[in-house]
Amino acid sequence: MRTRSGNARGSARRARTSGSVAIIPENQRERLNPPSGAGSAGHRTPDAVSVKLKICLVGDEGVGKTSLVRRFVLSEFDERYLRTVGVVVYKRVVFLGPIAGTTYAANLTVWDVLGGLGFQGRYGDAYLASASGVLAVCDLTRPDSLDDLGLYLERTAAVGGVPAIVLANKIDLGPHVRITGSELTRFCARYGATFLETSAKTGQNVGAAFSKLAETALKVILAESPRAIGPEAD
Ligand SMILES: Nc1nc2c(ncn2[C@@H]2O[C@H](COP(=O)(O)OP(=O)(O)O)[C@@H](O)[C@H]2O)c(=O)[nH]1
Ligand SMILES: [Mg+2]
Repeated sequence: MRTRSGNARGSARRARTSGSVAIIPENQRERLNPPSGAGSAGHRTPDAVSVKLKICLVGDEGVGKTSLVRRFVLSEFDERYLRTVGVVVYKRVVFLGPIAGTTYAANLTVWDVLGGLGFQGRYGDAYLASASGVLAVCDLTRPDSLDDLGLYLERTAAVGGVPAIVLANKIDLGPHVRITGSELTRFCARYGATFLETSAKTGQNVGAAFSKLAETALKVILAESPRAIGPEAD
């Protein structure tokens, strides 16, 4: 199986990424890439083309970024708020396609970064420029957290070629939800983005969100540079 980077825009952009990266500790990696799971680092599927995609989470503190990625990668949820320090990188493989007859094993690295100032001050555009796709997360009980996504989406659009999906999280909080579907539709239309209502608590739409973004990112890369990761590549 061939392996290609999912960021066809090359190493120059990746090299601009900076900041301290706290990789998941060795003793937790087995849980992140279970050998029996749907694809893992050591589990190769001969008829799938392997591709690496970097997914970056953005959004204010407390909206549920860490909870969403932990639900997706570890199938767990914690009611406590454990503030993310620096950057934590999670990994999971998802199978995509077939796209034009080819199945892809997408090796996702999901970057969970401290929200707000941490993003703006320390990572900013380099963080977005290194991404294959962006999940922009807001909290349905906090309208300000949706407004704040405007900045992230503007910056993502300025980078160009990086798809973004808005995740309107905490849909399980029913009566406390203060952002309507039509507000979300209007907001997303401004940035050419789509949205999904998610719950890291119940798992609603969480897998769908990551898969949808990964597939969109892969299609962007295939359209930009099909020979870079296609099955016909060297
Ligand atoms: N009810 C509910 N609570 C959530 C959900 N996602 C996150 N939380 C809670 O919101 C708080 C902040 O979540 P966290 O993932 O740390 O937010 P982050 O700062 O964006 O990474 C924690 O107490 C979580 O348990 C959700 O979908 N539903
Ligand atoms: Mg966090």
